Amino acid sequence: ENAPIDLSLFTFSRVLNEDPHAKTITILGTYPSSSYDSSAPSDHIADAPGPSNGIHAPAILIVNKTHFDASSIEEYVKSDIGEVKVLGVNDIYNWLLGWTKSNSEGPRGADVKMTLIRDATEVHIRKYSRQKMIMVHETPALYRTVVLPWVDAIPPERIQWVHNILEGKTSETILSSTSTHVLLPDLKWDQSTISSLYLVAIIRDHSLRSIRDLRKRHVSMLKEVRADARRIAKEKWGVDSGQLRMYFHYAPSYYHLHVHVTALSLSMGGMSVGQAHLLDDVISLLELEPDDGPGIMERRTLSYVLGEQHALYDGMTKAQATLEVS
Ligand code: M7G
Repeated sequence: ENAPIDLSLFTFSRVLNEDPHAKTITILGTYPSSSYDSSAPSDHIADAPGPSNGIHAPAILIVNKTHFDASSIEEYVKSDIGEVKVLGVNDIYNWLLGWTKSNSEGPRGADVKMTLIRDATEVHIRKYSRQKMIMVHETPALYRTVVLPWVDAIPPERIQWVHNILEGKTSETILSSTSTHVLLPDLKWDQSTISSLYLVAIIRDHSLRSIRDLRKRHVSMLKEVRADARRIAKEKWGVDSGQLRMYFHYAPSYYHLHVHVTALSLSMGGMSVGQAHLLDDVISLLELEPDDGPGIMERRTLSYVLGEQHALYDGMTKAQATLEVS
């Protein structure tokens, strides 16, 4: 028989750590010592009084939010969530906070953050489906023969949301708009938890589809984006530049150049090796380019993780086999 735990006896001292993405918080406090627990081995309790005597010892409480139950998720979303607040809308994308009914007294943080993609396409369904992943090596030749033709054929509606931002046709909160870029909260952010800060800087230059298109001449523009993101993060949320992680994705989901700006304390998918390229590293590489020589980004091989559901998967795996990348 397990000894009962009475959490009302836990006295909070301080937060030891938290992981906003893993939804975990670790707190230090005190709790009645187990040496006074009646269930403890008898040599420990000798003449000790029972647990109610209130002798507290340091205790660590690790709290994880439990996962959703897939079999009742429809019910949860439709019936349990009472109140929603729309944080942003752009094109077919809607992101919102939700509060469960059983728990909606007083001002408190939302229980869930949701993204609703309306009129979702096959591409969306594939992107968000669990799938087998593979590491591919995109040589310059593969980029030219397989990837670029596919990128050029992507219907422009796919990045309508980007155009809305650049043309001021969105109700989203714009943090900064300069001649080089527009900085705004990423739809992945709840717009309140500073430890999970997530902004996105959309580059104005339409000719830049991904890091493949970057050349030495873009260094000053990239540095401007970096400086601006640092300034805004500091001014608005008190986050120092050393607490930011700025990176590109390769391959990105949306082929219009943008920079992910996140709090260092946030760690989540999309930051892994084989997808994220630090802005600082890209700037440093570009600075090594000769002034009028061929671009490093166009000559290098870029390796990345590709999902089986991705449109490039078949083309890339076949082409790799023929090119015998070693
Ligand atoms: P990506 O690397 O192309 O794709 O980054 P992925 O990370 O989604 O795979 C696009 C970034 O833009 C992501 O961090 C998205 O969360 C963010 N994003 C996407 N949309 C559609 C919007 C939007 O409409 N508004 C804002 N603010 N961010 C968006």
